[in-house]
Amino acid sequence: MQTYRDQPHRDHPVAAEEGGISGADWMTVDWSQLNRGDIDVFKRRLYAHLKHRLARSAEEASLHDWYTALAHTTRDLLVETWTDSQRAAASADAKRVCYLSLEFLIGRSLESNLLAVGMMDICHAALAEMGLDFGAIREQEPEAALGNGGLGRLAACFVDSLATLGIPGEGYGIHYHHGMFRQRIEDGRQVEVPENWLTYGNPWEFKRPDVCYPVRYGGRVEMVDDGEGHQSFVWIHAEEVLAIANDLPVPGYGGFGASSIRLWSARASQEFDLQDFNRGDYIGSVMAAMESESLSKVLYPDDSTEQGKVLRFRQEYFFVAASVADILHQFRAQSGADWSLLPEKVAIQLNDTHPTIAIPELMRLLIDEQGLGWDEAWEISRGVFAYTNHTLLPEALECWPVALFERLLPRHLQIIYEINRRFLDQVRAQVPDDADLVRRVSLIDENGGRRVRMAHLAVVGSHCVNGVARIHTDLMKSGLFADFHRLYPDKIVNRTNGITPRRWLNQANRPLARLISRHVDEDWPVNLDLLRALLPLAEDAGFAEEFRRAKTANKERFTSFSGRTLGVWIDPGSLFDVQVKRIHEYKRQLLNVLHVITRYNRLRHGLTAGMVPRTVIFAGKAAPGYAAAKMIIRLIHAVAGVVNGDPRTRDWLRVVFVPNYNVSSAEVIIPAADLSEQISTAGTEASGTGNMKLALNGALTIGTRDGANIEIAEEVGEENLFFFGLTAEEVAACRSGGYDPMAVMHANPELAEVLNMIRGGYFSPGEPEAFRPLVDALLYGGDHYLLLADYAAYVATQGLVDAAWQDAAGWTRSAITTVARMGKFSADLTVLDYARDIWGVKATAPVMQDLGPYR
Ligand code: 26W
Repeated sequence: MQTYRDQPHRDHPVAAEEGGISGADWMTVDWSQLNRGDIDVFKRRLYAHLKHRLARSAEEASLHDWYTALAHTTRDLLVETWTDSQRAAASADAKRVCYLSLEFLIGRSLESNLLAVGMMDICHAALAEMGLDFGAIREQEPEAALGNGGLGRLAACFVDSLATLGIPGEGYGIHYHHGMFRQRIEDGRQVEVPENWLTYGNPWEFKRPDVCYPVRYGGRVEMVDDGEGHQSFVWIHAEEVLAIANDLPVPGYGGFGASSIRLWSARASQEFDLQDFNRGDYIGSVMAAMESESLSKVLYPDDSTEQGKVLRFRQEYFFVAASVADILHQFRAQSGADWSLLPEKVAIQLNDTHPTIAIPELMRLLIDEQGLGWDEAWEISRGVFAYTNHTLLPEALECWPVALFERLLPRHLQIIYEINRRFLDQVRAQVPDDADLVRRVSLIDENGGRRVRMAHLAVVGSHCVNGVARIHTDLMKSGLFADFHRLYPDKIVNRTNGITPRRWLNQANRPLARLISRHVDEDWPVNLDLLRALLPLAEDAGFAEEFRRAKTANKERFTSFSGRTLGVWIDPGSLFDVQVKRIHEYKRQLLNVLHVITRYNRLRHGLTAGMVPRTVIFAGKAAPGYAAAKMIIRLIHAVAGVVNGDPRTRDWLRVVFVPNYNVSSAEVIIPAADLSEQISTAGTEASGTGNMKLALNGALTIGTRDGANIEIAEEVGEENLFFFGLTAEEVAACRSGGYDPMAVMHANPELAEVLNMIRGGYFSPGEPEAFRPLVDALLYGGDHYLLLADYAAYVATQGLVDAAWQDAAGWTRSAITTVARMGKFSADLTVLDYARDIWGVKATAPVMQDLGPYR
């Protein structure tokens, strides 16, 4: 058998042209190192796909045809490992984890899959001999953007780690027809355009029309008495939709393990169609079919505000019902019908509350369909489920109206009531002297329209609840879930997020990855702690020079990208100051803008002392209905227009907004960053994962003591990043202690000038009031996220950044040290921690890394 070390991709070629985004950095393969036969086989397979699958000749083939043929060639290479892994897990009768997530933000797969199976160099050699450009072909792949942001991308990173670690398990989600919208900028404003990533089909996926489950809604519940005192419940549903499986293989790095993501698409149920059809309503039946198929049509583009939309509720139950049915089906096939064994064979992780209906669904199936008693079913269910919370923002917490449950899931509502009744009895017994406690922890919110609190259901129905960074978990325990923490002191635990080093360093940052591989054990992509070997090199001038060159190559790649696609030409020698993430008030892009304007004013007034040339780069989408976030995007463009057009300042300050931020553009922007902006109000960003990606790519962080920033600082050392601003405790004290934003403004003339400019139309002369609501929310609306309170500290700390940048050697030393100490944030370690303590699952595929204490 081929060993891991024999995998050809480990000898990364030296780039001829570092700068091109076209993938030219892969193009100079030392073919003498490669097996001639492998290249020929690869070419033959590529031609065969072109001919037999697409019926095209090489002369006729478009770039997209080549992409399709190449994807199929690559897929063939990973299928064997994939099916082997599934067989290995089945024959070991191993416990597996099912990661239920409404979102998987996967991005493109061609490059990551080629890297994983170790065929990148062979592919390049083959394409080069055929006169084809890999980079141009790669750009043909549409993104699988089946997610909004952090939560969806985390799910994709976790599946990558499951695959690489050989942990049996897979992701379950929805096969959205339209993923995240495409962001266009017109007149400086965000315009949402639907993205159809499936227009030309998806060559990576396997459609499984035979893997199909009915999902039911509506109707009523009838009680049946067997005459001997036994009562049971029958749900007489009114509607039925079919869920069809689409499987996406996810190869692990090194080509040993593999995982998958099973995505459900909605298909009209025949039973349903026929009813209308038999009534003679042919058109009606087709329309009804279309309506039920609309279930999996579109991803909701809101990542932090619960809108209470009926279709969203239906989507949640749709994917949950299909996934739970599939999980039970597989359990039964493997282990028979002794349901008490279920927790020994399956762990179900709920990615936020979105899949929480899985808890009453499993209870329903065990009780109503399998005839188990309540207590037994409850013990099984609690043994299976665990829940991850990803946000403390109150507006993001899901609460579904009881009326909606009554209408669509009446049996589930009964079960939720029964869970609640038993839970509240237990609460009263456990804490008899707190009369208000029952109201606070109840699964039903009785204040103004009764609603089911999904987070409470998730906490009560799971054996483990986790936060995603230490401070976030601590705040869950002391705030959001304080009552539950008192009731169940061991239930809430921390699992700090991680990122996959395969995509976010090895793939996205070839210049740095190649440099690292020359100095560090080549296994670093599967054992990120190995990067510690770079620490002594932080003092090595020769290495520092090479490190700087890698960063410059990435900056030039970004520069040519922004020049070509945005028409903005920037100086790759300037400090690249990067804030890329969803646009949200709590993330405080507006604070960044206040600093940009402050800097602009100083420049206009000739106060350049100590300043260095900067390019401030923004990217991110706003939820379509989020007016303030959209206005911030507009303001960034307006400020960019003024600043970039001013001949007095343009050599010192540029502002760039990269439209349509997604996984692919992140892969270009992040490696180019010098400074990483992580400036959320302390206590609001659960973890952040962009902060990890940027630091791993050698950007220094300017940030608040929030989310995983705190743990990043512990690892890289506070001397290597720039903390500023109020702590979470100070934020709480400030908010409750009569914070007066107006007074803050009056005390700071520079701040007052900036706010007056925005408010007075300096950046919107044709429409002077355009940005007034943003400033008014700060001055008269209470400044909930405390931008003004943190402004002075932020601006002062940006001054420290300039000073640090002027010491190029010192900056590079900090950047190298940062990269070297980011090992803790590999998603592999995060997933291993979940696997060991929360899921109780073990690796079955042969993995190549020495997992040390984790084995
Ligand atoms: C119902 C509307 C809705 C949809 C999605 C509300 C909230 C969400 C997500 C929970 C938002 C989200 O993506 N949270 C992010 O999760 C990341 C992964 O854990 C964290 O790193 C981010 O800090 C957190 O904002």
